[in-house]
Amino acid sequence: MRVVYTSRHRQHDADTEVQFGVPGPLYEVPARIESIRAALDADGGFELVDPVEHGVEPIHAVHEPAMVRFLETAWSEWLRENGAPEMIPDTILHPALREGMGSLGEPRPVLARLGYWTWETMTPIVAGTYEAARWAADTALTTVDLVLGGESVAYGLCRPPGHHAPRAAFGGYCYFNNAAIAAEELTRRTHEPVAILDVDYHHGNGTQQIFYSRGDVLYASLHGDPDRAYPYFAGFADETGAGDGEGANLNIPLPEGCEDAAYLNEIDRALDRIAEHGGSVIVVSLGFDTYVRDPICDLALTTAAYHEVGRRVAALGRRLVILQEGGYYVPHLGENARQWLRGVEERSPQLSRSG
Ligand code: OKP
Ligand code: ZN
Repeated sequence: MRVVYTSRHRQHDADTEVQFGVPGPLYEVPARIESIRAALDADGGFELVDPVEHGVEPIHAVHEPAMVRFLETAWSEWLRENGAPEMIPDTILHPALREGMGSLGEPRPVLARLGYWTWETMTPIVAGTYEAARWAADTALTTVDLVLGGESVAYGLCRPPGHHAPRAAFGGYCYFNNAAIAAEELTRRTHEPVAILDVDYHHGNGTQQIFYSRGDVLYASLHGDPDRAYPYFAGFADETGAGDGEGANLNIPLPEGCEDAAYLNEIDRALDRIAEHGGSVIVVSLGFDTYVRDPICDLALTTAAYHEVGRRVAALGRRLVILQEGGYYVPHLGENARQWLRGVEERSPQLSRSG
């Protein structure tokens, strides 16, 4: 299997996120992707390829250009007006602040613009963030190129991740929505419907928002119930799409502690829905924060389950554009990814340790 990877993801390397009101170490670290790369190297069955630049146009096809421009210029403006080591907002534009007063255009001070384009405090901007986020989108687009070029499956080691970024905002460790950019590119180039399967622990609120009123792009997600889990404000089972998109959004919220057997039953529900949707390519938002040892999540999947999920997804017989999202237990991240991909290829699990 070809794996799209660039070391340029390391340029996005912040120290601090504010969680529960407390500054602490960031979980979304460069070592995550390096752990996966090392495990795939050791396996011997994977070939790394560099991403190719695709320009900003496929990003503008999904995201508000003014937000893209903000991310491009934010750090240099921050250095001129401020000087703190990372950009984390003080104020965030809550819709109720201007209720009944009309909408507000983008403000002028860089700190105000930051609170205009993000909704939370866990997604800092540092010097290399924009560069890395652009390369993550290029990684997704290059993965699409490989699959449209004839590969039945390809895997993009996107970092930073993407599925929390809606059309006109960023947050949740995400700046550009890599999976949405890939899915949009696929619909444009194939003129076919596309399905997105999101198996990250967190609901992909950004991906859901981008395609919520489109019937050609199915979004199906299994995730921690937003009744207790980030991102809290989306991911409910009764969100089924709007307008032309009615019925093309499937949310499967999961209980705390959910184990392999129950999870696999729910995966089958998502795959049944995807099988009913047209198109020959599936985009997978792949996260390993469903793992039993993940430090910020509360499901209980084992490494063995990842092999089985990969196997079942591939058994649909569609081509797969697999893109990396979350997963924060760095010591086992590479092994979990390797098993998922071995499952896709119907290679034996080679389990060396239990989750
Ligand atoms: C990104 B991806 C809740 C902390 C949540 C942000 C999580 C972003 C996850 N206490 N922090 O979906 O893995
Ligand atoms: Zn996640």
